[in-house]
Amino acid sequence: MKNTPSTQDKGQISKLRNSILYELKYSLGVTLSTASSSDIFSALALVVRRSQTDDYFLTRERHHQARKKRIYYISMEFLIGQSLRNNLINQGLMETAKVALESLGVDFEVIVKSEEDAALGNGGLGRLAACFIDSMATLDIAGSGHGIKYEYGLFHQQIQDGQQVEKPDDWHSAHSPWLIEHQSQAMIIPLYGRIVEVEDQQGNYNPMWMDWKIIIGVPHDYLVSGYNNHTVNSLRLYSACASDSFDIHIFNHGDYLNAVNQKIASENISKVLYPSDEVLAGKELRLTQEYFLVACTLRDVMHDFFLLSNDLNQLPEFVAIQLNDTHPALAIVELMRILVDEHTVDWDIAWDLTQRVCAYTNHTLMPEALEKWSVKLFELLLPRHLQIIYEINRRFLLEIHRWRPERADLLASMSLIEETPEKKVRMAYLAIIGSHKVNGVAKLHSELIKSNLVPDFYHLMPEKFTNQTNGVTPRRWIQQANPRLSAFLDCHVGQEWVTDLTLLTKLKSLANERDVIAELAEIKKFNKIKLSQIITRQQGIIINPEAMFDCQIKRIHEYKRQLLNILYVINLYLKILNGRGAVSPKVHIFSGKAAPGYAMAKLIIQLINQVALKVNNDPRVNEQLKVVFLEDYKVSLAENIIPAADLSEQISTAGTEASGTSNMKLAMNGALTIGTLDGANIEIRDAVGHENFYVFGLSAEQIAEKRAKGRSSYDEYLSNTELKETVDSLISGVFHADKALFSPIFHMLVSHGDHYFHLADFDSYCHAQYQALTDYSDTYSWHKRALNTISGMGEFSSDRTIRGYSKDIWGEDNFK
Ligand code: 26Q
Repeated sequence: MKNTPSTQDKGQISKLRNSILYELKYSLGVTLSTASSSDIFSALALVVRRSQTDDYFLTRERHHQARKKRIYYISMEFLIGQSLRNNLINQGLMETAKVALESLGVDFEVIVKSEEDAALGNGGLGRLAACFIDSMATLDIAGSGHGIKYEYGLFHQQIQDGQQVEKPDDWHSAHSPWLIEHQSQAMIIPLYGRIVEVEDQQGNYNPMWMDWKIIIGVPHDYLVSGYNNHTVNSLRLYSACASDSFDIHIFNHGDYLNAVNQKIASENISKVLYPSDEVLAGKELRLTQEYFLVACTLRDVMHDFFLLSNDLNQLPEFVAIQLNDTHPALAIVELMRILVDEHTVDWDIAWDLTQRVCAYTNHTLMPEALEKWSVKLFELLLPRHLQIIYEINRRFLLEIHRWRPERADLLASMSLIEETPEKKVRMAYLAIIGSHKVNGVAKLHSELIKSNLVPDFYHLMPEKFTNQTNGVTPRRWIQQANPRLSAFLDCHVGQEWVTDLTLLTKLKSLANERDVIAELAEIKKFNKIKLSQIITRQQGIIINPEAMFDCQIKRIHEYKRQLLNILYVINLYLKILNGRGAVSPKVHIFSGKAAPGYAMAKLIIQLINQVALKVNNDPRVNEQLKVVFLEDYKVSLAENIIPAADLSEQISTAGTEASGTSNMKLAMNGALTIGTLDGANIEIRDAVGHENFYVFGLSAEQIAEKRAKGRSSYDEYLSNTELKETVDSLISGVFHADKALFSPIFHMLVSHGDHYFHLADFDSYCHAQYQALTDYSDTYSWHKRALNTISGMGEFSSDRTIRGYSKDIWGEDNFK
């Protein structure tokens, strides 16, 4: 930090200070002496937004003049978190703002921390979208995010008696200083209605979609600053409201209450984010949300395109649409409808254009998580879209027949329509055939898509399938979350690491410098003390910052195996009691939310909390072992946990985690990993060196083999006495007076086949854990390995990922 501000700096400081006072007075109607922290936050945010707005118009104009292709990243989720620190840094206003607030007698950190997280996402998929728009702006790509402005984000989690309780997240979006509402750009979205089969004047079949109801979509722009480059893009979030004309018909009949109810129904569309990941909800409102997002986005796409060209054949030159999973896959159908129905483009040409514009990213391997929507629901909500899907399918089935005439079975297995008693549209198949590229999010995942998930599609169109390994933005996940590590990197590799993370390899040559290792150790210690204070404040638990911090932070899901982690903790607890104890002190930190309807995941949370209660209050062990479940996991909490982690738990059953991204965030902040050969773990292990990664467990291939052969988890349970002792403790009453409480977990493991192989991997996991803990007691060599880990993480920046999308999927023109 600069000590004495220059005259120019002084000028900027006083300008910013005056701007804050101006916003306080004229936008918020308060004076400095009556302003709350939240008022000051809003005032500063409005000032930052002004600076972003100037850059935004310049960026749009510049991109327009250069006739750049525009990228539309459509996602049902954008998990942004807090924005003030990010936007101050990216706009180059950080130091000025700090001093300006100081001069007003305001504590900068208090203001920054008072910002509520924008939690418009569940987990990895939503956070990835947020990292991607950051990288697009930083790389000066003309790319915007498109999502829904949910009134309620992901629920707040409270832990009561060890159990998860959900509370609504009213993030007061109406008052968010970051969102600019554009009423004047409101758009009309038709829904419901019926098809009338008519012919046009030339006698061509020209179906008409009639009697629809209308929803109004109102765009809100959240400005996305690139790092220090004056590029500002936007994230457009649409909210739904009722149209007056929609109501007027009913009003005229005097049915006031009915009219008001319909208005409420329309506004419900953007009311709440569905809180489940991986599990399907199948609800009408969700499908309506998905269509609403797609329809609003495509209106913007067409509007922007016509500013550049009137020739629809040029659409793929100027437009790329990236589908974040199948959730926005209806974009394919909506684009076909616009081209064929509204612009009378010939079907074949429209289909070719649509495929060249759209690309689909898959995020899951679990067949049960693939989206399917009932045909009946489609008929009701989107009758014209269903017709278009049928026509796409009819032509596709002809193609399959030409390809493999002898394989009649393929016509059923590859059809867009699943012919179960309740007919369903298979959204992943629609997304695959309507796109020119389909990508997985880590190498293993992309291979498994081809070999296991949709092998027939792969064989029919092998050139479509590619990989783009995920990445995370180093701006948020190192620079903002870990300022001390950031300063360390500035000093040892140069400030350019922020936009060129591969520079981290320069650290390799410092691995034998004792001073450097000591410096890194000090940074970790500082971050651990800070996290310990948060833990003590939240839970009253005292943590020893010298202990190893072992962190598993992610959505709670059986396949992610938080249960394996807590079984290990139980085993360790029992061992310490028997005098066969730990090597050095350790804290297991968990954080994450379970889908409200996912009973097993919620029970696992309760188990973790009960084990924590027992262990933390048992003086025989609590010097050596502590267990913490931090409630209400969110981006801002992650930013506090990640810099303090020594060990990163990435222990999903091999072949189930598409990529993982917390694995990347933790490793680039110097945590060593304990993990399975799953998702991006494999690439991380190769990048950081096998000696810095505690690998364990069955491989994806072995898991698949065992699944195919069939096995008995009961035999696994009997075959290992330590394991049996551990699992038996679930129903012995050690962790809860009600012995039956955790019996569903016991039975899932022992009697119901243990679908995620906790028991099969237990032994191998315990050995890896033992090794990690043993190694940790050699502090110097641990931190040396932490340094080597960081130095290998350069390729996991989302900048690298976005360059990959740009080159392989969107066309290289973007970098011109
Ligand atoms: C679908 C239909 C109805 C309601 C909800 C959903 C839904 C919502 C969210 C389905 C899935 C999700 C989220 C999935 C997700 O976060 N997947 C993760 O994506 C990350 C980014 O690629 C990967 O790193 C993770 O491995 C993957 O689990």
